[in-house]
Amino acid sequence: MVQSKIALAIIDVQEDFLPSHGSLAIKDGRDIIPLINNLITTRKFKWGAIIATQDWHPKNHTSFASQHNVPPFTELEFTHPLGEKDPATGEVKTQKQVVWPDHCVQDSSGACLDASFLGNFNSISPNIPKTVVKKGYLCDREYYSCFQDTWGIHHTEMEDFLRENGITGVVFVGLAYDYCVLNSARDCAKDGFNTYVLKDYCKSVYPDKIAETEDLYKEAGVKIIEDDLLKEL
Ligand code: VGL
Ligand code: ZN
Repeated sequence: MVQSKIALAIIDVQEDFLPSHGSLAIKDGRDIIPLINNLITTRKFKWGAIIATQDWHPKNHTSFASQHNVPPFTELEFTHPLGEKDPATGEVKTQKQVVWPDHCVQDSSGACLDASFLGNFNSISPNIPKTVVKKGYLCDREYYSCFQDTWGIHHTEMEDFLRENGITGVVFVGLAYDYCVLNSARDCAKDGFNTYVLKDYCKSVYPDKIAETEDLYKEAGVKIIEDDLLKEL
């Protein structure tokens, strides 16, 4: 049997997603930071690697409502960035996507990882492989997953990093439970890794839709766990 090697992926713990001043502040988002800090500082968990992700948009990113002269949280139809056609219909592929307030603009204070988290992340033992994966930097497409854009065209270094380090499973935490954590975990499971999400270490944009969100995790084969299970992974 192959020995398990579990990575921790911490998604988008960035100022713009945090109350009270973040432009896309997620309710109670700051509550998870001490929990996450604890995960990376205690020696109780032997992580095989630790990844922090960062939403990293150009200032005119297409996911910003301001680029389309519509209010934030409007759903718009987007066309495939390379004009790829659906073979069945011959029409250019489209996706419906929500547009957001401007957020996580490259090199802005809102794009920074929370300072206490960053301090702990930087102090992780050099024996544990760690990296920061940026996403969302191509202007013409949305990214929720830290593996790829929503069209599956451009892939980040996430999968290669996991494979190079012999990772067999990944535990996800962070923001937002119903967007970037969800889409990252789904892609991770699709890539064949044992995939877990620590529910109490995440917060949602839409906390009242938690049941729908959790159905999507379950359909993707992602296990929703609590931290007492970590020692058994
Ligand atoms: C996210 C909306 C837009 C996230 C990122 O990190 O969940 N949500 N960009
Ligand atoms: Zn974003």
